[in-house]
Amino acid sequence: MKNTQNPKTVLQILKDADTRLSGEKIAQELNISRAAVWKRIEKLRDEGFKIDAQPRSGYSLTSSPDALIPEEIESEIDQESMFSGNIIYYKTIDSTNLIAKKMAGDGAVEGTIVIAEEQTKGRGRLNRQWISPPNKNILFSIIFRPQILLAQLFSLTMLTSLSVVKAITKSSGLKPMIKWPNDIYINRLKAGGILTEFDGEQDRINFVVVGIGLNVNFDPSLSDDIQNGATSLSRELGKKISRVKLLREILKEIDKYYDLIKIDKIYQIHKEWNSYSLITGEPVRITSFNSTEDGVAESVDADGCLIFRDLNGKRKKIVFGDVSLRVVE
Ligand code: BTX
Repeated sequence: MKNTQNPKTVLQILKDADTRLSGEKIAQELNISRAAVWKRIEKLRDEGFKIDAQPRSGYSLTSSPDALIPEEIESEIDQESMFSGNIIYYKTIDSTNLIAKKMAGDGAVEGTIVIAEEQTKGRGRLNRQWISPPNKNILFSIIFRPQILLAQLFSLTMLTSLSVVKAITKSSGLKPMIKWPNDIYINRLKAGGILTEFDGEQDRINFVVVGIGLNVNFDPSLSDDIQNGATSLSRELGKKISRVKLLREILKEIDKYYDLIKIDKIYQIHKEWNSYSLITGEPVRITSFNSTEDGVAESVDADGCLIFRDLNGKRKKIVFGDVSLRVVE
């Protein structure tokens, strides 16, 4: 049977240790030189880990930063996960979607993820701005190379939003919902969004990049740039939560749901996604370019179209991409 544990790292050894460990002991365990151990320890310190060193007794880890560094995330990810060994991390970047698209175009493997602590050009749909102060939230993009039809593209947005709500539910007890087509809501306030972009032609998809922005430990009500109607996990919980743990949980869920896409079971994702839909049965207002229309959101079909009934009772199919939608109170 294949060993699904990740190979140990200096960080993992320090985390597992009950006592101080000498550089020599760590070197032996990893079968590397003491100089290599020292280099790794210096790098961990640069990343914000506090590692105490005593001349005779050795090293001990005294605190870890809540930074989304790959080693922290990978330490508890199954080695068979599509993300294992494929995590790219930036402290500051223009946009994780831009980098992921470039990497995908250059041949990066499926499951590559690009994480950033800060974006200088974070974007939402229709080129809107995505605002996120550094080191507080979760910002990342995933490269998929799915064997699906172009018409099924929305299944990747669905699987990602479903994974995010499942992970939030499991790790915080909050009850997040999904607002069609691409938003994560908590207590009827926006806590996150998903930006799906793809490259392909006719019925061939080369790659899909799904970007996720999730407000974790920041209070959007204190930001002048974000209108009312936004929230974060910490705001709803009244305490900070570990971004590393939450991100690991999200990745686990994505792995699980992506396996369903691989075996042609998109309908299962669609069914579960609908059970978290915020707008089903709700009065909504659709804005498309210059026109506005009120009605009731009936459901979202497997292709991602909204089934909407207008005030005259006429049923319409609305394709995402070109509308914005507001739940009417
Ligand atoms: P969206 O177009 O649905 O949402 C953008 C709108 O949401 C903005 O116009 C603004 O009103 C509001 N907004 C901006 N920032 C926030 C925030 N932090 N919380 C709540 N509301 C906000 C949603 O687009 C898709 C966002 C995807 C963002 C990720 S981050 C990683 C990846 N890289 C990248 O550039 N985009 C994605």
